[in-house]
Amino acid sequence: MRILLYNPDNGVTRNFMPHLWMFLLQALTPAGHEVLLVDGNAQPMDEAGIAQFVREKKIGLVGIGAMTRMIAKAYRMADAVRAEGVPVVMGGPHVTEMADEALGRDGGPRHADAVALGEADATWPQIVNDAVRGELKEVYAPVDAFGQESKPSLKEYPVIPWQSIDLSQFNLVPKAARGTLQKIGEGWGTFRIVPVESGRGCPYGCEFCTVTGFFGDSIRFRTNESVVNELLLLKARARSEKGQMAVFFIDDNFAINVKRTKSLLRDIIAAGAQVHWVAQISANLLRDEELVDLIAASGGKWIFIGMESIDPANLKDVNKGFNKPGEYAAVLERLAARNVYAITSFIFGMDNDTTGVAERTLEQVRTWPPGLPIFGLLTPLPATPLYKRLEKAGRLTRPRHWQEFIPFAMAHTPLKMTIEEAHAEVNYGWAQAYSPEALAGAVDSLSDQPLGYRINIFIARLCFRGIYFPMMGKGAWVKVIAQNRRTIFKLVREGFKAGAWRGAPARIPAVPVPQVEAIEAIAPGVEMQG
Ligand code: B12
Ligand code: SF4
Repeated sequence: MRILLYNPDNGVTRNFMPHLWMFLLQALTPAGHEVLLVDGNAQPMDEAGIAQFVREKKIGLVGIGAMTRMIAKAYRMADAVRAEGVPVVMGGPHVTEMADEALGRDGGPRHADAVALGEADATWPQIVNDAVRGELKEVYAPVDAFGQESKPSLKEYPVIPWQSIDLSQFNLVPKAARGTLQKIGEGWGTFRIVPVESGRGCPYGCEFCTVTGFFGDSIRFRTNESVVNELLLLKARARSEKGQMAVFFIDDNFAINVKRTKSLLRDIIAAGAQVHWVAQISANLLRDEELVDLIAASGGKWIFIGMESIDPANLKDVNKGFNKPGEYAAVLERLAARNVYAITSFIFGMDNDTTGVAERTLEQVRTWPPGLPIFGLLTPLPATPLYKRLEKAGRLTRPRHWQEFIPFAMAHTPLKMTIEEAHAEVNYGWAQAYSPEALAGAVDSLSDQPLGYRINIFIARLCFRGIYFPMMGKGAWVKVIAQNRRTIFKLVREGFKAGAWRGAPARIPAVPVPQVEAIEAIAPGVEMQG
């Protein structure tokens, strides 16, 4: 049978990184089937397009995965596939919580023939076999021999054959530049950011987050060896195509068990498996100097930190009191001292937020080493404790907000400001943090660093700007480049200066780093994903 795995586009950004679930299910598919992958962010498709694809390629089963914000598109695509007489199975965090919606058992239209609940590592082979026999069940739940919910241990993790997977849709280097760039240094003909997981699960249960409910509160890790081998495969692939490969460790908190993370990073270094990587790590765990040393030595470049708010009352409200705003600056300085920078994520529209929250947050951000601030709105995702609380209190203004998804729009009223005021705060945050002046400031703040770092922060900011201000067409890029022409000319001029590209001096922390308490005494915590 030929199977299509499809992930809908998010409608805002392009193919920054493919989705891991597709590669994982592809690797877990029983032998004898061909699996094609289409990521809508890299290969845009509409309903007619997917129907034609399914017809022409003689697809026998379509698997669709989606987060809540893409679910409306996912349902439309599923409807188009089913109209062709091809069965659809859906999985991922949204349909796990809203299976009746996908199956049309809540009074609405049916979109899927079958739904895979939770982690599908074990159920996927069974789904494929049932589909071949034309005996798909409506619901597949991962259960053990006693009928209890079970989670894959990750100790036996499948080998994703990175050396041979067709990754052509996931090359971030523009086509026109590939030939020339292939010849530069080790080669830049391809640049891919690839998702790799080293563990799953999070015990912290932040009120707005799906992860604890979905993956459970016990953390499961792959073996170091399996992760290291995967990195080596990726490196070999990059070398063979004269390109570059960066990794996004998608664990919800890559350092949730500091001892284990240090041992993994040591093994990566020992095996020469370093690649440039990004990971999500909570601020409290970044107090550990040795961990931060190992992050830098193993190739860590950007750390995503779910700061969420600079107001402890807000953090307590959403069960994320382990975040300590008072230590954010020291943590960022500690990273920057090793030339590691942070993607700092904030949520506005929390219950203690009042107008001016964006400027108050930015006042702090401006004092920190340059990074990539991102701003979102508190969003009640289905089945989260936040959703239940707001529903009970009658505060949901759009209880089925995903059915008509609007980016950066609240679905409930905050307590101390209006919905419109919250939207204005997010707009202010993005507009200020990504203005040409702010970009120039970020570049200038690294003037003691080799040119590569300044170019890096500049390009990263231009790309991150696109999360809020869509940059889907060439026109949008031309406009942004024109607005930032002064910074671009400055960087180009510097490129011709002698020594501009040389050396990477360690930076001295600009503020004293407070004494680190014993790591055991630190309330562990995770971050991210507002
Ligand atoms: C990586 C990641 C991203 C990446 C993008 C996705 C990518 N290219 O990988 C980035 C960083 C860009 C991102 C952004 C956002 N993310 Co995100 N992200 C994740 C993260 C950390 C890992 C995803 C992953 O690969 N997991 C590992 C794989 C193996 O798990 P999985 O995808 O769930 O797949 C398994 C099952 O679900 C199932 N499955 C999945 N799909 C399918 C399909 C079929 C057919 C079948 C049978 C089974 C199946 O089988 C898989 C194997 O068991 C998750 C949290 C998490 N730990 O999953 C959040 C998560 C998915 N993100 C979330 C959110 C909310 C967001 C944002 C909206 C945050 C924000 N406020 O901006 C943005 C939106 C991005 C956008 N514009 O599209 C939520 C989604 C909740 C929900 N109900 O939708 C999650 C769960 C985190 C959370 N805090 O709740 N994200
Ligand atoms: S720490 Fe992160 S992954 Fe864990 S529950 Fe909180 S937001 Fe979710």
